[in-house]
Amino acid sequence: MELELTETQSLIQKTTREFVDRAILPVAAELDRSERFPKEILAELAKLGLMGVNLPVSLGGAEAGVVAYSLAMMEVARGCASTAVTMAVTNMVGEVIAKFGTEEQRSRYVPRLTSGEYVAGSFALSEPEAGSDPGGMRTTARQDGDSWVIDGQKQWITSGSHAGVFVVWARTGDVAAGTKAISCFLVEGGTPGLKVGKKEDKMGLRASDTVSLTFEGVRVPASALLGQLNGGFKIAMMALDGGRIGIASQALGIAGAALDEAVAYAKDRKQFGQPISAFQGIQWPLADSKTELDAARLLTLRAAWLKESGQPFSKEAAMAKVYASEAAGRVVDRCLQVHGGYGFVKEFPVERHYRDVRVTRIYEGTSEIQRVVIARSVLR
Ligand code: COS
Repeated sequence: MELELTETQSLIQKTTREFVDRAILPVAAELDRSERFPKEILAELAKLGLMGVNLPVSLGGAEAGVVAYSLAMMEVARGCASTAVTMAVTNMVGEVIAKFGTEEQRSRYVPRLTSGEYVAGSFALSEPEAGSDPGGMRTTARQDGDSWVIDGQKQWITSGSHAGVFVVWARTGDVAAGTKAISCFLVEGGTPGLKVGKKEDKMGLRASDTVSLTFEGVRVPASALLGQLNGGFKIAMMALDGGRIGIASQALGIAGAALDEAVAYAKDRKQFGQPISAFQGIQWPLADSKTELDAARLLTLRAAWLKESGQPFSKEAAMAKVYASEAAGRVVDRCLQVHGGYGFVKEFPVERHYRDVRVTRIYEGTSEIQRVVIARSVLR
């Protein structure tokens, strides 16, 4: 058993860390306050290879693997969780096209995502009435001559106002066929009939773009079908398995930042004539937080390593996601408490972390869905 990082993994971690310290941390509070989509930072991430960490060099990726991806995600989330989720979804879209796409689809879209020519990619699965149960989706795609025509609505679409390419799921058969009549399509940003709805006014991740989409007779060529006809549901499930490693890593990055800040604050802040770090009432929550984050990190890196080495990792990704996101929530809450009243105002970043971390228990599968995935595997 090896717990040391490889040279490549250390290099990606170090490069990302330096970039985050220099270019993201100084602007993170302003991005949150102004809800500004960080285009220039995303372009820099692409230059560093971070929009395709686990993609082959031939497609413009860094070819550094899933563990390196997880480490990079932790670092970016430490700086700005909004930037991190935009990066996570773009990596996921690149991977899904690289894995399931034809040669033409791969070469047309993946280099544009990895190079930053497309500022982001989007993953359009959820709908207003189909969140935890994507098998209940209502968006349809019907064949019309040489094209597919897509009609319907999507919800909670990350980077939907900016994406160069959308991976879109739609029903290609009878509702009664459930998950067996869903297919996946690649739709380019700006395609006629694809309308971007209002930007959500979110509690956290305020610099990320979350919108609804309406498809009104969106016509795409036959070549836009990704993977097998009616084989789309499994593509979504496999992509989400990988995506959950990204979100576990994001949660770890946010909570790790909060813990560093709480430690610094506790050493600096004096009450009753001594730094509050001298009190056990402050020490124990810091100790518990460090322990839980290390446990979550090991679960997350194990899931990443399993994916990287081509082994089944669905259950392990769900375990990492549910544990890391819930531990991160507890940690950020404790870290805010250590800050006392200063944690409740925007002067200290812990207030932003508290808002940003909450969604990690919800998106890319709620905690409850992760437990469904784990339980099914345990009981199989
Ligand atoms: N990898 C590959 N295939 C998978 C899979 C996975 N991780 N999970 C399920 N499948 C396959 C199943 O094997 C099944 O195939 P067969 O029909 O050939 O047997 C098919 O997909 C349907 O699976 P299942 O019957 O388990 O589907 P359910 O509708 O019961 O859904 C859950 C299963 C709950 C796990 C799924 O709906 C889910 O992940 N929901 C959460 C969605 C989500 O994360 N949304 C967030 C969107 S991004 S913000």
